[in-house]
Amino acid sequence: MTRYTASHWGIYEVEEKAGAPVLKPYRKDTAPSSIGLHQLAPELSGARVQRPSVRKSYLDGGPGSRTDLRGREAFVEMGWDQALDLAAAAIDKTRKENGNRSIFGGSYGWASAGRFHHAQSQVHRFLNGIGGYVRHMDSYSLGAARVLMPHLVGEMEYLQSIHTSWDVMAEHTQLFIAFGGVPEKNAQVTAGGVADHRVPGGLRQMAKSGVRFVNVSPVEDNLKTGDAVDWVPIRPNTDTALMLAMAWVLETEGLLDRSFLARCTVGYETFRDYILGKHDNLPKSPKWAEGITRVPADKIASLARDAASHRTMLSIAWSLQRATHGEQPFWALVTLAAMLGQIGKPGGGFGVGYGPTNQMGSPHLRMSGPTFSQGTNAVKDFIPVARIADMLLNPGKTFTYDGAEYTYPDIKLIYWAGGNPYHHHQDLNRLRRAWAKPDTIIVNEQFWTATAKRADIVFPVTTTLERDDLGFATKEARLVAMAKVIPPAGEAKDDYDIFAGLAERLGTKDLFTEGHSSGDWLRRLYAQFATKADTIGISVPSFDDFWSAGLLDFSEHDKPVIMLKDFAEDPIANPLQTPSGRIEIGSATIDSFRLADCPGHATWIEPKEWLGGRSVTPAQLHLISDQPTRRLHSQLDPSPWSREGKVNGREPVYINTQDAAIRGITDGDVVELSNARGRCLAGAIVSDVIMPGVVRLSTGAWYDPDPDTDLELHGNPNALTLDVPSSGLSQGCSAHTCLVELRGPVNDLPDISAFDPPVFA
Ligand SMILES: Nc1nc2c(c(=O)[nH]1)N[C@H]1C(S)=C(S)[C@@H](COP(=O)(O)OP(=O)(O)OC[C@H]3O[C@@H](n4cnc5c(=O)[nH]c(N)nc54)[C@H](O)[C@@H]3O)O[C@H]1N2
Ligand SMILES: Nc1nc2c(c(=O)[nH]1)N[C@H]1C(S)=C(S)[C@@H](COP(=O)(O)OP(=O)(O)OC[C@H]3O[C@@H](n4cnc5c(=O)[nH]c(N)nc54)[C@H](O)[C@@H]3O)O[C@H]1N2
Ligand SMILES: [Mo]
Repeated sequence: MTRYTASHWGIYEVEEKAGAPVLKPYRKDTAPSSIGLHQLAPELSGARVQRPSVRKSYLDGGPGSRTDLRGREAFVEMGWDQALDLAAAAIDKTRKENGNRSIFGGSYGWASAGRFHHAQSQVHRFLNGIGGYVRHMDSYSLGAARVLMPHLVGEMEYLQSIHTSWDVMAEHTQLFIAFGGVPEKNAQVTAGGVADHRVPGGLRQMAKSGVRFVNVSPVEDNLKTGDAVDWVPIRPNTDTALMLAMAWVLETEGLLDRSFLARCTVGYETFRDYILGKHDNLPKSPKWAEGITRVPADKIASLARDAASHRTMLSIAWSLQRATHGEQPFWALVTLAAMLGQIGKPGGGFGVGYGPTNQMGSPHLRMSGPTFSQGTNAVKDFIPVARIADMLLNPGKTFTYDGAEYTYPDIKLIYWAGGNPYHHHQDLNRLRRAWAKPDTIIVNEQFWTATAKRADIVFPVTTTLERDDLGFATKEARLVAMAKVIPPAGEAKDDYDIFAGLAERLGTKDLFTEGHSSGDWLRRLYAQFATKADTIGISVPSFDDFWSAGLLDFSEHDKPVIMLKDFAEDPIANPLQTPSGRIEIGSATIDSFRLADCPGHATWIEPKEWLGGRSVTPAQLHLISDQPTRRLHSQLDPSPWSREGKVNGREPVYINTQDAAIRGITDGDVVELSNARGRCLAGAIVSDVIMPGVVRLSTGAWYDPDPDTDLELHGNPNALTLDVPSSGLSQGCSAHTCLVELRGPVNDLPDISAFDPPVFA
């Protein structure tokens, strides 16, 4: 009998060694991730929240007391009853005095794998029970694309689940053009848990079959196939211009599939007029695009011709839409793929990202997993997720979203469980000003993250290893019995028990628990899953048999996938969920919104900050803050695996040899990155895997500002990034639009205290 546990980065087998549990990769995983092997590292325990803790002035003065001191003063540890009483009283007072629309429960974040102890479901169900809360829409991952894509092709979740599978691409694809690579580092992860890491093998299999790979990206090291890759360095945030120029070549050289455009798309004519420069006298030619992207014009033209003369798959990283006007590269990609006419053909068309997670290209059956119901929210107010600081700073201000206008509510209380806004939000100095506005901030956390340190009340939470749960992820073909591996740290409780305790105090316990313990709920969710599986002809064993088997494997139902095949073969019988039922190269709906920053077809619009901007100085560099190789966001940053990747204890910043030489920087130096928004330190890696003019500082180093100078000491890029919406359509996050200056080496290095717990009074 094998015991299992699941995490976003993999399924692990639990073994005993000298009486202590150890984690081993799942035997059917062909390329396991190292991240999760370190979940039991003793180095993590110093950063755990051990007991319920309340900020000193809050305890002394109640809600609203010295909110400017959040993150700067001592906490008082106390027993569960006293802390739960305090939190329940604050919630009750807020809902009575200001109404539930003054409670923000958006609580964005990845939390941990496991379908029952899913922190977002838990907090939302609890807040729905007490009368509702202000929620968030969309994600930091896909702010722009999630709003845009339903207008053009379909929902992002749907498109992700129907990507052409790797086996089909190995057989049929001849040319694979990746915008932003297919980084193996990112495919370590799927929300809910990876079973088999298929991307490294998928890429290698394609290369062995002779597929030619082109990587259009500011960095070289994000597409590894075991064979040659044609790297086309491009200025960040300018891919749209390159794609428009490829479209211009297809149109002017007659290389496009007019019958596909006529059968399967609408709105090509307006787009064609735009690329030909009919109205602005500016043909979007390769020469034009070279000035913007710095990719040579003849390279752009030959890419377009090659794409037309081969079976071509186009892929795009999600990072491209985490930018101002982030809708445009996605729209341009779909347009280009439609012009090539290979959508629905084996190995051709487009993918909305083969690299961002392990999910895309999976041959597994699409099944619906167990879900813990969140109930219904009586409050209608919401914000697009990345507008949190803007909302807190500007109650009553209006914003547009997907064609309608809304108003920011006035937030008095924040409840966060399962996310780390001091990891994920842009321009953290601005967030700190916004964070001082609410009267009460409550956080459920496992670790003393920067967010927990900036709360008023902190409840210690168990990790997945400290509780039983069900593990399931879309298109991973496994249901995992996540058996508890170790006892809880300190006095940590499950989110479920914390919310049950609060619900009891607020008179909503029955609504929240329905009289069930966690153990009861696992059985109920399993029964619900069994019913859903039954409807697609899959029968599962009893709960007890499942639990003792440890894992159910559904991969016998695998089959090859060709994205949008049925649609392309017969668009009348199998229409898309768009207004026209076809691919919308021009969208009358978006056009009717009259947005200057998101017109009715793919358009080049200058980013807010970029290397081609009019006021750029030679000292400025474009900062890419991509996802980290050795972590999931900020999770497990204190682990030895993550720390091994640091340079001088700081997050590494990659800088090109030329840029380093001009600044007198050598490998291993600690350097300072700065702009008008903030400053941070990082450890230099001098390398030509990054193009000149660009630096890369991955996200996730625990935020650690010096209390006197605000200089961030640990290498968190969100000390520098821009907190503006991608557009008035989506209000998505624009993290990848950011210019910085860089100087070094910095001597006299201050100590890092990111992993230390706060001071206790
Ligand atoms: N500059 C820049 N910023 C970015 C991005 C970028 O590309 N550039 N990317 C953005 C993207 S795509 C994303 S998705 C976000 C990610 O941002 P987040 O999802 O907020 O980041 P995580 O570090 O995963 O935070 C999860 C937190 O949940 C806690 N947690 C884990 N399990 C549990 C649990 O069971 N209960 C409770 N209560 N807590 C738990 C963890 O300890 C951790 O602190 O970051 C965004 N930020
Ligand atoms: N190991 C690990 N994997 C993860 C995560 C993690 O934290 N750690 N997070 C997960 C999450 S929540 C998400 S949303 C996905 C995100 O998936 P993505 O958004 O696709 O990932 P990123 O790493 O931000 O960026 C991918 C690549 O795009 C390149 N790039 C950046 N800007 C540009 C540009 O303007 N043009 C071009 N052509 N390329 C550009 C970057 O150099 C990077 O190599 O990753 C997931 N996978
Ligand atoms: Mo994400």
